[in-house]
Formats: sequence, C-alpha cells, structure tokens
Amino acid sequence: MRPLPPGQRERFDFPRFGTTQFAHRLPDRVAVPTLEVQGRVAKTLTLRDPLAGLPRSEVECDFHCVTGWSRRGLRWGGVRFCDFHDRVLLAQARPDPAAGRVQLRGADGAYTALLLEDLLADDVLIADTLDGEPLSRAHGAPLRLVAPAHYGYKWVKHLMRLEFRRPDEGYRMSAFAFMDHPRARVALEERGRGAPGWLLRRLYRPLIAPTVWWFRRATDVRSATR
Ligand SMILES: Nc1nc2c(c(=O)[nH]1)N[C@H]1C(S)=C(S)[C@@H](COP(=O)(O)O)O[C@H]1N2
Ligand SMILES: [Mo]
Repeated sequence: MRPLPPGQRERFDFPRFGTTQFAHRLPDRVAVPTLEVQGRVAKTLTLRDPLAGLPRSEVECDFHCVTGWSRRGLRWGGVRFCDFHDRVLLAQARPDPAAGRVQLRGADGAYTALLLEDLLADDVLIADTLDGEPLSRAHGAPLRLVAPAHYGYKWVKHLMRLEFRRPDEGYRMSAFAFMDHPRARVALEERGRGAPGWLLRRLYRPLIAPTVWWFRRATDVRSATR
C-alpha cells in the first residue's frame, strides 16, 4: 500500500466535503454537461457533452484533503486533461501560449486555479465516473477535476468553466488567500501560502468532524447519491 503523505490520516468513508459555504449549494443534476472555455483564448467555447468522442482513461489514486484526512484507493474514469487539451483546447480554443494558469470554476461558485503544467500531468482527469458508477452529485456530477498530486481543494466538483490566464494575472479563489496555495502539491505539504504545512495541518484538524457533520446535514442523501 502507498504510504500516506506527511500529516495525513486515513478515513474509510468518503464524505462530501469542502468549505462550509458550499454545503448548501449542491447544484441540481443536469441533463447534458456543459463546459465553458474562456480567458486568453483565440475563441471562447461552450461545449455541450465535452468528453463525448474522446479517448477514455481510468486513474486509481488516493485522495488527500488539506485538513488532514485521506481516502485511499478511489478509481476515477473520464478523459485525461492532456488529451482534452490536445484534441479540444489546442484545436478549437487556441490558448495564448503565455497563459500558463487555468482558473477552474464549479457550478456551486467554487473557484481555484492550477498551473497548466500541473493539469497536463498524465494522471489528471476530467472525471465523470467513480468506482465504475456515474459520478454522484455529492462527489461532483456531472464533471469534476481529479488531480492526484494536489490537495482536494484543487479537485473542483461540478466543473463548468476553464479560464486561461497568465501566471502573473492572479486568480479568484473560494477561500482566504492563505488557504489556497498556487500549486498545493501533497508531497511537499503545500497546504496554503504564508504559513507552513505543519502549522495549517494543526489548525485544520479540529474542523474535520464538524465539517463532515455540516455537509452531511446539508446533503439530501437520497437525491444526492445518484
Ligand atoms: N465545486 C466544489 N468543488 C470542491 C469543493 C466545493 O465545495 N465545491 N470542495 C473541495 C474540497 S476542500 C475537497 S476536500 C473536495 C472534497 O471532495 P468530495 O466532496 O468529493 O469528498 O472537493 C473540493 N472541490
Ligand atoms: Mo478539502
């Protein structure tokens, strides 16, 4: 079994989780997923069913939340971001080569960003299945990002927009700036900015149980699971 990264503890369930302002913003199920591509691109796109016709991949990986809980051995299915980039983004949107950062937005209003070079790693997916089943609303239907080397807050659920930016342009984030590291690599314990990972880990740990409770209470379990 893979060892857990620094400061992480294993959980055996997989709770819906996030910053609590999103607990009550679970988006309705949509008939056809839609993904917008904007920012520094030659052409903006509104793609209905954006994964249709693209080669499918699976990624088996562990999930690490910045607050210190991990869930091992999830099997995600979808399209590799690098395949989507080569076949759709480069072919149709034609991003500015200097636009090295991509802002990610979820339909519940969550925002973060990743460097394009991190998104192009070969284990990053735009996922629409989990453990062989269609992604549930609770875990990000219809599409979510899966970025195994990065903390969970970069795995945007209900992904609806990609916006190309230059790295010096800044980006919008859901939380306070100290909570969003530009890269958030788990192996380097990049939990946030301005404060070391070992400190944030200690501040966040007491928040796990109340957050799980809060999300569970907010989620109508029956309508959210499929
Ligand atoms: N759209 C959206 N994406 C999100 C979040 C959110 O609240 N909204 N929370 C993030 C955080 S902090 C974590 S830990 C994971 C939790 O994923 P899960 O709810 O599938 O367990 O989703 C991430 N992606
Ligand atoms: Mo998280």
